[in-house]
Amino acid sequence: MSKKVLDTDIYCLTGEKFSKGRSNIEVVKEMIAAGVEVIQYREKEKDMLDKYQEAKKLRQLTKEAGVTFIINDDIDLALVVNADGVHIGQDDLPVDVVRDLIGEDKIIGLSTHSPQQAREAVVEGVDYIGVGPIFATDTKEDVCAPVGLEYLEYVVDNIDLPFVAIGGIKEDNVELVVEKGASCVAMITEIVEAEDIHKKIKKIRQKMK
Ligand code: TZP
Ligand code: MG
Repeated sequence: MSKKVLDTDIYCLTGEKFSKGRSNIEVVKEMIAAGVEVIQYREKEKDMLDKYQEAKKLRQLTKEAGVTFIINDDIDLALVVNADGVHIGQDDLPVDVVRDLIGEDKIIGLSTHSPQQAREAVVEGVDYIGVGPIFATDTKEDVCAPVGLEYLEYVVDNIDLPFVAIGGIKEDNVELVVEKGASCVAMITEIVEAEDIHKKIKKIRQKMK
């Protein structure tokens, strides 16, 4: 696959209910201003019309900034706003079906939680995998138990796909994740809850060096 994906350090996701009263739009503007290069629109609570209007605006902002824009779950939404890709989970439509819908040029990211799922992802032809949850997190409601750093190590040693580590990653533990070989980390609450998002991203970047 010739697409360039996850060639960056921090992968941000939206989480409006954790954003201290700020809208997804405001938060994404701050992420972009801080130099974040991949942003996923993840919104579990709004209806489709609201998500469409918000995603359209976010697509415009990310496009202007040259930021990769991924949509969680909704393939139709990703297509109508011309996102760069979708991020799906193990219980979503099969990867080959998503590929048929979205086309070869778009990015497909898949959440994985075990060595077997990672191996399957390679065969299925996804563009990147999510690896986690590394640590405990309350952010995702139907989350499985943390897989710890062990599964991350497996992926680093055995899986030839771009990957992003996710789940409970914070400024204070990101070094552990980087030490195990992750070059790209995803965070929701640590970033969207931060009083000063720009400063938080800067500090995380320093820890990752
Ligand atoms: N997938 C696995 S864990 C998780 C997702 C979407 C939530 C990550 O949120 P946080 O706040 O960074 O722990
Ligand atoms: Mg999902």
